[in-house]
Amino acid sequence: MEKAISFGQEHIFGFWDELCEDGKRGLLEQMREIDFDLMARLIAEHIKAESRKKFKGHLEPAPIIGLPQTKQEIRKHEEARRIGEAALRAGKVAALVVAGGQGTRLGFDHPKGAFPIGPVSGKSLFQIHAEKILALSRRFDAPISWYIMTSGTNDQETREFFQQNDFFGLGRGEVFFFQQGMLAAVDKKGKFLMDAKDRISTSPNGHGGTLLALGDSGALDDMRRRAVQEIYYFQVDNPLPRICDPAFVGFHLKAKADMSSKVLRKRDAEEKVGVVGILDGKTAVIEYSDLTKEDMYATLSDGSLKYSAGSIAIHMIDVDFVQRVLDVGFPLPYHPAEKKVPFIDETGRLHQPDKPNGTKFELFVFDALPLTKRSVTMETTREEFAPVKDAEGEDSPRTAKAAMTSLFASWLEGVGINVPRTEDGKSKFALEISPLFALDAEELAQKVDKNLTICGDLYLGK
Ligand code: UD2
Repeated sequence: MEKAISFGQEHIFGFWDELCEDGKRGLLEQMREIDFDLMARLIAEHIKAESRKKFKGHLEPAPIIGLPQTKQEIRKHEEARRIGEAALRAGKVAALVVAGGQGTRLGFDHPKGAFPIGPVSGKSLFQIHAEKILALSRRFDAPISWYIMTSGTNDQETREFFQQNDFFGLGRGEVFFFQQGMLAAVDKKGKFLMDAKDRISTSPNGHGGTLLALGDSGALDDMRRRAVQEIYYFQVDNPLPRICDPAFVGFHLKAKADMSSKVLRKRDAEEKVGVVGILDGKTAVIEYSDLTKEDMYATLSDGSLKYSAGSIAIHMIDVDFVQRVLDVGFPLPYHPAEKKVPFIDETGRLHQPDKPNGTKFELFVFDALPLTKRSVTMETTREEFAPVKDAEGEDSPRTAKAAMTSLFASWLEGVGINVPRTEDGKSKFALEISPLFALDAEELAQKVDKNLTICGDLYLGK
């Protein structure tokens, strides 16, 4: 109670006398979890001082390892692939998925990873990722540990989901759940918002919380015990990442990079992805909402976008680098975002605001990039990116399923199988290939019956 008073947040005890024992315990528990000093600093810097700022500094495009076209580039990619494969065979690479977000925009009231996305099978995002990791560990005959970041909003449900599904065939010892931190949402005066009489409104501290949570949870120690040196980082909402892509692993290792990024050419100036650039001499991602209109639309002499390296939130992160970032006091900035936060008023009545009424704070993982000594930016294709963000529209389940079907159609056609198409060139039927059947087009070529006829939705699995 004194703590709340000293930080000017005593209103959180406004209903204390009405609370049952469980409610009191829950509120005190939440108080212990919230870092009051940090919250006071964020409120002073971002709410009271009104210091909302776009990035400042000199921005240049980042050098990019492009898609291989010339013989020399193809040779370089092959060399990188071999280096990456050797690291995978030696068990030096772990997979890490960030799955602590709330999925509010999707309107799915469960962990986003449980969302059914297989175009034919209806498999969840988690299952598709799990099957890739299982297939990879079989291919390289080495364990690939999987670190899954959850948050207070979905940790228990995520663990239960894995248990109910028998970990999708993965060894339980190879899956490590860890929770990111939570921060309080505040109103325009910097007061914690309450979403019930016994509950402060909190939300996950952003995917940059991964780096803090890796240290706090013991995950980093676990990696060292397993002699894991590199982390392959991806987001739960994208069903298409080439998890542990050996070429990306290889380029990152060859450059002795601390943290690297995969990018794709932005679809158009306004696509909602951050861009990788060089800001004041350092690699950085400038979030789409922070890019000035001028930079957003700037073009090169050939008419292409100047800042076209769209980050798809796939990174390689060196384990020792994470430790270094923690050792120097974790200097990543917190980004404020105005949101609609349900809250109770002084009478205890719950309100669902229809315009932003509060601020949440988030850390972004890519803010670690400027701390790197070396960083690689590698281009990939859209075949690796179809995030499920909203219930409808451009980044929705419909577009993600279509992208999966389209990828599998190209694999099938690549081995000479006829894919019936509609007039506008889309596959007539939904297509799905389980990672356990084939991880890529080459594996499909070895396994599939070339006389296969497609006359309805097709699922190739095991
Ligand atoms: C993110 C990137 C954007 C682009 C895009 C690609 C930011 C600010 N922007 O946009 O540049 O790369 O992704 O898809 O990152 N998550 C957590 N904990 C959190 C918050 C998020 O685990 O506290 C996870 C979440 O579960 C999801 C991912 O991070 O897997 C992305 O989160 P988002 O959907 O909020 O990011 P978005 O779409 O603003």
